[in-house]
Amino acid sequence: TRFSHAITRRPAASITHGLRAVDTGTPDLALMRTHHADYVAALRETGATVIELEPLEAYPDSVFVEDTALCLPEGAVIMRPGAPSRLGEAAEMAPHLAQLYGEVLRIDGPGHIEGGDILVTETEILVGRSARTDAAGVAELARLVARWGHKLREVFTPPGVLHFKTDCSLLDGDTVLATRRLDASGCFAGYKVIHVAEGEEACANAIRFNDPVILPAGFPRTAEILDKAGFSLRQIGNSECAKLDGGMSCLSLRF
Ligand code: CIR
Repeated sequence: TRFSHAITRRPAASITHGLRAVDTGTPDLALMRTHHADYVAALRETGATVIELEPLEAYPDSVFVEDTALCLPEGAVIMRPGAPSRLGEAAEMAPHLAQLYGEVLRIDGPGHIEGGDILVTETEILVGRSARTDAAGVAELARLVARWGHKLREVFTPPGVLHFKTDCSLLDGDTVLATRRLDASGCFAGYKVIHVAEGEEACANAIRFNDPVILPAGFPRTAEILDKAGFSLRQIGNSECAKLDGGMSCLSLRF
């Protein structure tokens, strides 16, 4: 799949109040901005148009735009985040997608679903139930995308893992990068799976964006595995977003 567009949002100063499962320190805003600029540059280097939205101070986690929407070739779907502090971020994204897409649908609830739990492959849409995404949210998305002919398969995010894609990424049409703990659930039957190196679970959230695989920096053994498998790599600092359980996929919507 070639991507022509991505949407990102610059980190707000309120990022220091962002949600985190475990407190490993307050993110440094200046360093996060530098990493974010490197990330945007990496997307642009592939020839894609990157739309950079302004920071939203009212929403500390709003840099993680992926959770607000699902972008498909036929149209976009506005999500309904399961984190109460993030619910309003989805509505903030809607007008931007309306400018780019003919059809923008919306999860109305009562269920919840976040984009970080959705992996779109060439043949299906995998959605992992998690602490943020419930059965009703998955069912509503399944009904909405059926009109565009997409098949959706519900899977499960392991306990203690924030989002389904915290632990996996799509590398090409039928190859996935995943942690062993997620792969053990059997959700990738029929796909080729490359495991991240032991102890490098935090780099499973990568993205294949046109040519390169964009991987967080600091995971040399997984980088070597991917290099040997023939992928070109672009490594981006992610230390500050990692303090908030965010990674490479969370920082953009890609279509
Ligand atoms: C949150 O807890 O919602 C944010 N601190 C991190 C969101 C990461 N997003 C993603 O994995 N798609």
